[in-house]
Amino acid sequence: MAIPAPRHGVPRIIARPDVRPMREEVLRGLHSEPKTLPPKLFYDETGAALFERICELPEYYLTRAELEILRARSGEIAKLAGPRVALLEYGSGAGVKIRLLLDALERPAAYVPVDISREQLGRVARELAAEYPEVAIRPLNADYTLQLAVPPLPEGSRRVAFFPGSTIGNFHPMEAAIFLGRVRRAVGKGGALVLGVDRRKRAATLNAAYDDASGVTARFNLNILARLNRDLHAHFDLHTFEHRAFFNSRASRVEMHLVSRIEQIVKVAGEPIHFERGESIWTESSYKYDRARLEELIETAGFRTRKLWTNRKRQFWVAYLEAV
Ligand code: AVI
Repeated sequence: MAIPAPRHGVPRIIARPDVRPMREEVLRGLHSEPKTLPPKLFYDETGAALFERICELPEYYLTRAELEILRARSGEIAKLAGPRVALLEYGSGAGVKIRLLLDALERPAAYVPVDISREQLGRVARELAAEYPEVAIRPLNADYTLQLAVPPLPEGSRRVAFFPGSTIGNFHPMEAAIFLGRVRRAVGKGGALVLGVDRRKRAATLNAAYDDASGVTARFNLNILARLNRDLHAHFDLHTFEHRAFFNSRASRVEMHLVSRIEQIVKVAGEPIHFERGESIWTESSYKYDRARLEELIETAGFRTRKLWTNRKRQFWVAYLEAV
């Protein structure tokens, strides 16, 4: 059987040149106290592949828990969202979750994947355009943490944002509220947001999820240094750093660090960076929410909770939020 041509043509990527220069951001982080690096740097090609492996690790329950909820609830989500939805996905992942929604929705009008990686975006957009010829695919190459200039969407469509994976946990609470406020403005009045959020739980479970026995998360973390060596002419010796991840219960977040095993000076983009022995670069925070903190975040951002679903083991939430 011939594959029907996408009714809306081959998707053209819309680029927003708002990606801030990496050099300044990295040097600012490495000169601060404590040293930090932005987690978005994890996702070069190697990092994205390692992240996909993380999602399949026995210890990393998040992806399976969220998929369980989406499979069970996609019909309910579709009912709440109604017909002719324009779906805005913040960070286009491997495409499994979005297919669950596109399959359940009644005559979806458009799909706007937003991603900083042009390659990933192009691949996802081409695949989905072939599979869903009736849906207008409008890939947007942009840093989704900034306010989006949403491309023109089919007349009469209702905007529903999708932000899965508990990536919201990678923002500090204040930034999370600002970011969700931007999502609120992007969907407008009458819009909605389907949000995936990891729940606070026992430290042992969280520590294992971010420091797996097979060392994939350690490689994912260390890959950020390999990336700086390649893209910023840095001189990190990866053997002199080790992965550390732990649940900080007071702040309700898992922290990932890269700890220098020795005292050393590393050149990064021509600048010397000094490390004490045992000093760390804080590479990621993954906040875990309880119900009260989540509701506070939702309200501050200008949404109201319509539904909150969890999986059988009560590890994760998928929330259906309506713009107030
Ligand atoms: C993308 N993000 C939600 C993941 C998380 O769980 O915070 C990234 C990750 N870091 C280590 N493992 C997975």
